[in-house]
Amino acid sequence: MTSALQTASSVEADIRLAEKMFIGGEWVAATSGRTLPVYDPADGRVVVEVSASDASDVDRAVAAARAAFAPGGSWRSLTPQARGRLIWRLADLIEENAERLAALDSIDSGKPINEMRYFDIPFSVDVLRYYAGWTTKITGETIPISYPASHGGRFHAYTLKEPVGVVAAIVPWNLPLLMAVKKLAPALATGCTIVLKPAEQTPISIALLAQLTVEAGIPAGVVNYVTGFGETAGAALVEHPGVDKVTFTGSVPTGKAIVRAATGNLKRVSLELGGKSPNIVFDDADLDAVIAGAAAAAFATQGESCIAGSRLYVQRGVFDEVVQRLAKHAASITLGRGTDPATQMGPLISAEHRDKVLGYVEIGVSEGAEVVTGGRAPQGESYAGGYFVEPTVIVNARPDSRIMHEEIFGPVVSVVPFDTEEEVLVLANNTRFGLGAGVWTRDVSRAHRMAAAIESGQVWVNCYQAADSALPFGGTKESGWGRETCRESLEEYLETKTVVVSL
Ligand code: TXE
Repeated sequence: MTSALQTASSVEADIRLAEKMFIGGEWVAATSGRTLPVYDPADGRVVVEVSASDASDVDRAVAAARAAFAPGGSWRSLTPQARGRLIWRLADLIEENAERLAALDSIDSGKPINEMRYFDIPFSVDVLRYYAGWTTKITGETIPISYPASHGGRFHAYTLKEPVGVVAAIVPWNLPLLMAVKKLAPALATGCTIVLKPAEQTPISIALLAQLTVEAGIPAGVVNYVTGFGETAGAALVEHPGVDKVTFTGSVPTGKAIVRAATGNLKRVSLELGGKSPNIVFDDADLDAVIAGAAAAAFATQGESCIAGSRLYVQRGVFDEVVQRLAKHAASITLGRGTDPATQMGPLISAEHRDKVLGYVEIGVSEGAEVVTGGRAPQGESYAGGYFVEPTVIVNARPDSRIMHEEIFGPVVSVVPFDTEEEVLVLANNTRFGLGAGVWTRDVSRAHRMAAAIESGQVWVNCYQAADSALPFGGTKESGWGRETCRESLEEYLETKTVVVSL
């Protein structure tokens, strides 16, 4: 009992940390004094009021990041090895404080705490360690040159890899800590400094992350964060002339707005946007694995996942069996408060988003689709005030239905039959998105043919969502620009300088 009370009070203290923003090593409120409420999506109560920053706060944060980045500044003057040690130390601290961070993301995003424990936290730690290793391996090259001929090749030419500068990271609400870390780690590894803006719905774990950067010994000004609305704080940050690069995860319309805003000083922009990912089951597949994989693809993180396998194409021979077994699985998922370890699926992020998701189910039905299971907000005392939606399986959606083309971003999967490989490829690629895709088959040749022909940033064969710090993650088409994690992501944070020395 005592320890439960202590835990509750320490969580409360961690939440209160988010009342202030972290700028230039100081915990500060918005200069305007304005705040915005953060809600617990499991019951709708206000958890904390955080600062609603505006352009003047963003100015301060960018100035702090610029000072740390400047030649002779606290970050620029560290050796790569010293930088790597600090990043590694931050990873250790996240690991040591895993339960605190897991609780915070679970409270304000609604995510099941076990997803935090077994995915978001260990992956965040791994991402930091992966990039910590890169600090000492970022190198240019020497290049033999032949021009101008009059000098007869008497040159020494080489490239330097330099940090791009001050990075603005705009973070969404579905995986608050992990998304922030996926942007923070490469920025720090390459020698950039950063201003993070968490989503207005989920700022609290970022405050503890900022606190841990202090404990890790990362100098003041290197990592800053501002809270606030997208249209004010976010927009001010992406327009700011002191910012050199924007890294964004979120919606397609906001991504396009960011591209437009970034033209002022031609900032570098990388975008990880939405998806409408096809998950394709051939009739030779291992159906036990398919059901577990398709359910995870559709319902993990409440379906609030950019790689959600929301279009499930199933070859006709096994269609009925897959629909029936998937529906049974969906109906058995335990809904509840994210912080309850028994919860398998939490609430959606907001009342507005719940209504949008349920609205898509209505649209689908009005366009001819049929709900096999779910499709409603669950009733009962334990869901009162919360933003829950039942795991939903839909069939008979028309190919041109909005639910087959727009990102629902909730626990809703449409199952569609197909006959041939050629037919399903056309269906799968009939989307403006290109983020994830799944293929389930025992035929190795077909698996590779499909992997090559599907238009997307990643294809999983006989699995779904498998991720690693070393693997490129990102989208084609309107799913975005650039790749996160992986070696090539470093380039997004680096400039190449060419130096030619006449000998
Ligand atoms: O996204 P926004 P929203 C998709 C998903 C969801 C939809 C809407 O389909 O239903 O987007 O969600 C900040 N300048 N994804 O409205 O607006 C905002 O404060 C700068 C997919 O929440 O994109 C928040 O920090 N920043 C996705 C972040 O952008 C701005 C994850 C995301 O908000 C801004 C989230 C502006 N003008 C939503 N306007 C994924 N790819 O995983 C907003 N923001």
